[in-house]
Amino acid sequence: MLDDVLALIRENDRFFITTHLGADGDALGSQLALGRFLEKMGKTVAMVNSDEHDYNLDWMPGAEQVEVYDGALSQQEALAEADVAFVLDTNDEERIGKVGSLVRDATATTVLIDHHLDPERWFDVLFVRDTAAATGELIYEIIDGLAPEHLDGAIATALYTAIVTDTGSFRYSSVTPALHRIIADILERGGIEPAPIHETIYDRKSMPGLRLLGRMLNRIRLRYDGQLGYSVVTQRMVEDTGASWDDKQGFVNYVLSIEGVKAALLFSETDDGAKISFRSEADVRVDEWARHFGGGGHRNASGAYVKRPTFEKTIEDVIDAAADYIAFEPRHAPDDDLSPEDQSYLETLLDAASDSN
Ligand SMILES: [Mn+2]
Repeated sequence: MLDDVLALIRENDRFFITTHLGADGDALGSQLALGRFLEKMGKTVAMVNSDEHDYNLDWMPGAEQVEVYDGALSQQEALAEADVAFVLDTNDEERIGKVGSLVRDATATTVLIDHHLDPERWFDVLFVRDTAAATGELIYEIIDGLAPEHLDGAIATALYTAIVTDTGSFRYSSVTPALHRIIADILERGGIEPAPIHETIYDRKSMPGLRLLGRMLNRIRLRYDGQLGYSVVTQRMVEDTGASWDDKQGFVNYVLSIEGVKAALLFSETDDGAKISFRSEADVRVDEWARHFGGGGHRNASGAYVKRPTFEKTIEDVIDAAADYIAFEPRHAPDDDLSPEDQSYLETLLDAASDSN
């Protein structure tokens, strides 16, 4: 509960903050906003994650203060001496990486602040709301409840980034009038402009990244009468274009943007299987489907890592399972009269064509 978190902050002095592997805009933004806020309240704060955040986020004010855990004595002491350890934007020990078990075993009061479904049960205090647009929204509520006068430009920038990235620029079903009022307060108190933040987040793509996008767009396929779309990013595509693995962020949204597509998948080839991104329109849920493959997440945005004998087999298995989780409407597209044999022959031709460009 929010009140428990406010009391813990009032009554304690030493805080440790961590978040999930591969911290994204919401994870890092929430961490930086909470960390800076606590420091402005005169608290001692350590921010330690298990790995590096996305390099696209290096520009965020204070990002250099977040340490990557390497077993250093100072890091172990920071956790051992902490009164309170915050876990942000993930409710899953494994997703935190190696810092996860350290936090779980620490003497500090562990506090989860998160908006994912089904939290694990080891946290001492929970401030979770799965309808929150971002963990950043919950951090705002903490600041608002304690000392809103501390909300400065750096905190505002971190919170704005957290919320804009987790809402797909204010377009998901989690976006409400109340959220827009929060955003208005963040902009006013922080004295910041939204446009430069959008440009920094979205208008700094690399050419190799865009070439990779082109290859991915070429590989989009539709199934279930055009209601399911999917595409792939293979290791070969990444190598050929010279792109980085981070460049495929947001790719799955292009697949979902196709008219008639209710659910979209992006399969990214890993050394031993695939990382799968699930996205869906507001009234369609993909979280149960992702959970069936060992993943999880939100109703409209989930993910899973799957180990299967081959990449192709993974794709097949996940797509075959779609109808168990999604109510596809019976549709009769006039151009859809191909027999299964003709259809697969056509797909072979299309695959060959897209492989050669
Ligand atoms: Mn989030």
